[in-house]
Amino acid sequence: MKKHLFLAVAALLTTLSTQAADDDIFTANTVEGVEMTFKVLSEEAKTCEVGTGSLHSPSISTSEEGEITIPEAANGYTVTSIGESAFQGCTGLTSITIPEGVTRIYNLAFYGCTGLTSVTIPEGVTRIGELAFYFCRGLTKITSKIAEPFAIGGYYSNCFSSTTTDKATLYVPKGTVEKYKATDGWKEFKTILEIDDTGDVNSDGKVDITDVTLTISHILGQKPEGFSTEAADVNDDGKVDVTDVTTIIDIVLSGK
Ligand SMILES: [Ca+2]
Ligand SMILES: [Ca+2]
Repeated sequence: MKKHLFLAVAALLTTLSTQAADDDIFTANTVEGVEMTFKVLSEEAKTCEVGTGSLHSPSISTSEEGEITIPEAANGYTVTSIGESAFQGCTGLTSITIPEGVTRIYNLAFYGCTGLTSVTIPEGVTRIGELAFYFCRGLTKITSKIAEPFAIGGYYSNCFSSTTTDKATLYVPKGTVEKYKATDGWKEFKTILEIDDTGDVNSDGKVDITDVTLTISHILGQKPEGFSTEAADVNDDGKVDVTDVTTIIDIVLSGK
């Protein structure tokens, strides 16, 4: 009997020690092989945040250079937020890909990422904190997929530096330019344009041979996943057919 109890307790302790708890910190590698720190947000919902959530404590070494892809999930936890200071001062990064599952970008998240030239904000984002993209002096293109823009930044500070809002172009979803022009934080941008997704049928930001293949599949009735008929109907005649395929091929060949 005693032995059974001992085994039961031992098994319980093993379970407890391997199960993570909310706020636990762990690391995982990105596809580029960069070690990144994460914080468990909810063990129950299996969600996590990039970084430790602590001020001035980046999730990766600030000496990292080049492109970095924030994973959609790390150690089985879906990445739903970019924590405070997560990439603060990572001046050598030239590209940061934010996964679609992210809903919150906290204060100072990308502060001082001077090497970034463009950034795409996923459509599910519902909060962008103060100074989140401040001192990102290299930014020339910001693409926001948010359909219903909300005020960003705070009372004392903005998300973007005035150098960015003066010289960079903000691209927003079709039909939302006026909304952005009326929303605090976004309205500072001097140039706000609609996202031009002509021919980009899989919405990955570029028009290439994959878009041609997917459009042909669509015409053949194969229902490719994530296919945008609006982007495929390049001549706006209400149907997707071989004429559109020809035009998309032209776009690919012109290298636009
Ligand atoms: Ca594409
Ligand atoms: Ca058409």
